[in-house]
Amino acid sequence: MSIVIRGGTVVTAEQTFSADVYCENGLIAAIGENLEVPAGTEVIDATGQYVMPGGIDPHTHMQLPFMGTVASEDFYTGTAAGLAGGTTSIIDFVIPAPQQPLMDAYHQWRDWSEKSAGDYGFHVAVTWWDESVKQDMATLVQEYGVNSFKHFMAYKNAIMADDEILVNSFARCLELGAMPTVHAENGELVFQLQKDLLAKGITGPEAHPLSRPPVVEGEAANRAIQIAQVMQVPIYIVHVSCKESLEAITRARNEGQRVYGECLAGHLVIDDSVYRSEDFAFAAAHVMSPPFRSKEHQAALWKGLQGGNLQTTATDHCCFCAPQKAAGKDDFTKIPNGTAGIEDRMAIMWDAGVNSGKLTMNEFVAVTSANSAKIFNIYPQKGSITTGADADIIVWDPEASRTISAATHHQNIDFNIFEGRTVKGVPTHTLSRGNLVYKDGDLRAVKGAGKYVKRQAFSPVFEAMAKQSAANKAQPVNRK
Ligand code: URQ
Ligand code: ZN
Ligand code: ZN
Repeated sequence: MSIVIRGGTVVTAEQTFSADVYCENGLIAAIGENLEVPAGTEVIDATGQYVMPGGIDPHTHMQLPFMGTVASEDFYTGTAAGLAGGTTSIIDFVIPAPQQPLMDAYHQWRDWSEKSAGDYGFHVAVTWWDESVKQDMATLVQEYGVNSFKHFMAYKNAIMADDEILVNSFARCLELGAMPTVHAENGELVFQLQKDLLAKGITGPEAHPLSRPPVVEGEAANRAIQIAQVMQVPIYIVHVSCKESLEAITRARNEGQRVYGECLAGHLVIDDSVYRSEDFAFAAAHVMSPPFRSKEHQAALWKGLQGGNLQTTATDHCCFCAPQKAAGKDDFTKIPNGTAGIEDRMAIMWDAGVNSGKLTMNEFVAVTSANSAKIFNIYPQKGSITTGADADIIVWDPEASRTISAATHHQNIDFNIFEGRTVKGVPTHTLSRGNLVYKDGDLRAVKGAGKYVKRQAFSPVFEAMAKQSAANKAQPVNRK
């Protein structure tokens, strides 16, 4: 199966240039002007369009069992919807229940993800701690290509990691060459504020943002960053939603600490007025954590992306339909947290980012694909247009428009947080490892065609740091 993409302008995180791109056996085989290709090669005419690396969404939750239900989007429908929107790889999450062996949970999620239509990997959550967790982390890194571990600082009495778990797990991440990541909200404060609001009789979805104000996120982000600093380990903060977290990240980065920040397409363009809707279903459909924030925070997040203090964009694609959200009809704390976005992230980021002048096309590629590949160590296999890389490619028409709607999206959810938004700039073709899986509205996703992407540990950097850290600790104190 060979395909040549002719006449387009290649846009990567680093460069913009005219070239044909020839793909063979799932890889990019040649890049250049007027390429000679074998007879029978399928031709895609990319005249007037951009040829870019397929999007990487580093934060999704397909078919997640959560808050008494299961996310409605599964690994097939969710990755297929991603392909329709120009996202060709995801990094999802294995989330063990407390006391559940990490390896058991890992295999459970691997079974579920076999049906993926696009490529996928996993962050593994550390939701409890003992020696077996420490060992399973090593097994996951050394044998299963996991190089990142997630810590939920929220969700008390469920999957919340306290400081003891953070410290133990961060130390283990350094030893293994793995990246610790955090959902940064102070779960104790959320729990207290939820109780206070319910005690006052405020039970509707309007209470959700009131129970998780920006300071609750900023405190946790700062605490996680400081713990990482003491533990001498890099850290990745997921779904940064407010300026308080961004300030903590920026402060640390300005001090040379290795901190990375992710923001969600939704948090960049949707504000907290959604929670003040009289319509329960509408407001509840937007219940996710951290919540959508006021416009000042969106402006800060854009500056974070522009200034390089936020490196990646994601969706936190975690779908619950209206009947599921209705579980919280009389108690907002029972509304399953999560919203969708995998199909729309790329177009939202292009329309709100590039068309507005906030981001260059190269920065668009960086924050939707290349940076995630670099941070999670799958670059240039993913996130690049280079010979030998996976042929995960999108052909992008900057002049075409689309109006986003649940009525037409491929996502398996009855709501779209970007409903009615018309975006200019859409993918016309998506290639997943050289297979044409989307063409001009025709989605040709194949169940099970997606591959598990192993991500190697960051041994060179981390080993040296771990040795130095151990040497520092072992330094005897010469008492006179
Ligand atoms: O917290 C997360 O990232 C998961 C449980 C999805 N839900 C959400 O509200 N973000
Ligand atoms: Zn989260
Ligand atoms: Zn999440």
